[in-house]
Amino acid sequence: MASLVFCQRVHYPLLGLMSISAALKAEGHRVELIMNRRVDPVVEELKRLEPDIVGFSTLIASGDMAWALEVIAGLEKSPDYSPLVVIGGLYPTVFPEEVITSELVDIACLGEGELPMRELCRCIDQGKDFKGIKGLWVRDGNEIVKNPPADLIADLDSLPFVDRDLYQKYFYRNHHGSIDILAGRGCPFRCRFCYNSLVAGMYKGQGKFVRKHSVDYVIDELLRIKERYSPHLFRFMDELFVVNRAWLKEFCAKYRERVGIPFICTARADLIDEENARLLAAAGVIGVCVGLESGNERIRNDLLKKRISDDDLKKTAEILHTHGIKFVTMNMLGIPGESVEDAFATIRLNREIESDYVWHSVFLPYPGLPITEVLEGKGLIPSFDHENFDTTYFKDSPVGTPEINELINLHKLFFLAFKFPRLEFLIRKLIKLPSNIIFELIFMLSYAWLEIRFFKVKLRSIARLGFMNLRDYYR
Ligand code: B12
Ligand code: SF4
Repeated sequence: MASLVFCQRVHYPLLGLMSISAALKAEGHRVELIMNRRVDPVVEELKRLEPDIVGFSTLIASGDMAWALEVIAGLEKSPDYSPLVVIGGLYPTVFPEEVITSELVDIACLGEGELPMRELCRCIDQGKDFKGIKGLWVRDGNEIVKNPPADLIADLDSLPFVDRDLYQKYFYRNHHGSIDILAGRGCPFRCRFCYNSLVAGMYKGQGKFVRKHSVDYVIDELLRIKERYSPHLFRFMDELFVVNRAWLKEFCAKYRERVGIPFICTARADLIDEENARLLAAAGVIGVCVGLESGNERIRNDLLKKRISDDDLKKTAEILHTHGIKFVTMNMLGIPGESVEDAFATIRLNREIESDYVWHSVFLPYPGLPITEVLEGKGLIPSFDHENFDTTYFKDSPVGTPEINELINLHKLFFLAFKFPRLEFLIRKLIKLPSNIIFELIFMLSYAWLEIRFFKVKLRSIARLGFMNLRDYYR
């Protein structure tokens, strides 16, 4: 049987890796995980384990790829030990050429990893040639074999439940109390600032993009998790959980009856109506995440193509409040073309609709996104090198728009401005100051508060995760 070790620097259980692991373990392959942001211990552990394959999950402009290359370089492949290096995740999906041209990489996996990796492990196990596997670009000496993309997994229920044991030694011994789960993949909308819209276009002709597990599959998985880990909250990480009324109806009825643990999910303001809210409330939802993005409709709809009006947001907020469902809005600051007044409009709209919580990030024009191309085309931003990005969208912006420093500062003080309207006068003055550690600390505390109050992450976990991932923030 083949052996594979995933390496990751971000301290968080990744559902994508757990899913690939389950698919491989179901065939008897050995899968392990190393999670450590320090390169040397990862290299040492890999040398000890000597797997056939070393796999990395990489997001774009996140620092993941540079870290993976450092680890591979540290391995110093030799004739005695030379594992296959596979890079998967959004990075090789969007930029395969860039990934595979690095001589340290043997294989770039484009898109969903379960089927190509299963095929790869089968070939390794049986000593067969693996250069022709769909979904993989394979380095063969100086040549690169660019196979066509693999089809999307049509029936998500054909996958085994994700392998949560993969993180046993890191998380599930003292798990957070809340557990992430996926009920489906894909989203039918095409907001310009979201990778979902880019990836949907890339998958054209390869099968249905928006897919849900059957309700029974999800309920069975939830029951299994409930029995093994006794979580106090489930968090559905689907791009868009509320997307299909018939599915939601069946899910809510069965969830209430058989699972009965509070849960949080994602929705769009135009998909919450009386009926959906009633179903969710009855099932035990305690929170819904809704994208507000910007308080300026022109920015939200003409530029970002969110296609949600202020009225949609107001109506949704009213319905959710009526049904006693708390909601968090997702907001962005620092969008090119946005003024400080626009950003205050975002804060005011949140107050007006009485958002229970506000999540806010700094707008980053990530490479490949439709919005990035539009902004570049309009000359509103220069072209960026991936390496110029911060590894988090909670810190700074590479966009040199006139009021960007104030907007970055306002991002840090967003929660204060939202919660305490009387401070607006003072905050308008404060944001003119240079960025400083006090603003950063205020942001971190407000973020921790959101994680604890809305996402129900335990204080102990947020402290540990915050500490482990802090280096991304202050690198
Ligand atoms: C959960 C989540 C997180 C988690 C886990 C992140 C992760 N690396 O998976 C946390 C909270 C840590 C997180 C942080 C961030 N996130 Co996030 N996150 C998500 C979210 C909501 C779900 C991810 C998920 O589980 N998807 C489902 C699984 C099945 O898909 P998958 O992860 O893509 O994995 C499949 C394939 O990609 C492939 N694959 C993946 N890894 C590998 C590895 C190998 C070896 C192989 C062969 C295949 C393979 O196979 C998997 C199974 O089919 C997505 C949105 C979304 N729904 O996808 C955003 C998303 C991934 N996040 C995003 C962003 C921007 C971030 C941050 C940069 C935000 C920040 N803090 O500044 C950080 C980056 C941290 C990091 N370096 O990982 C963007 C990605 C943009 C980008 N730059 O690439 C997304 C797409 C949101 C969006 N719509 O734009 N995030
Ligand atoms: S609705 Fe949400 S997940 Fe779907 S494209 Fe828009 S931002 Fe992305």
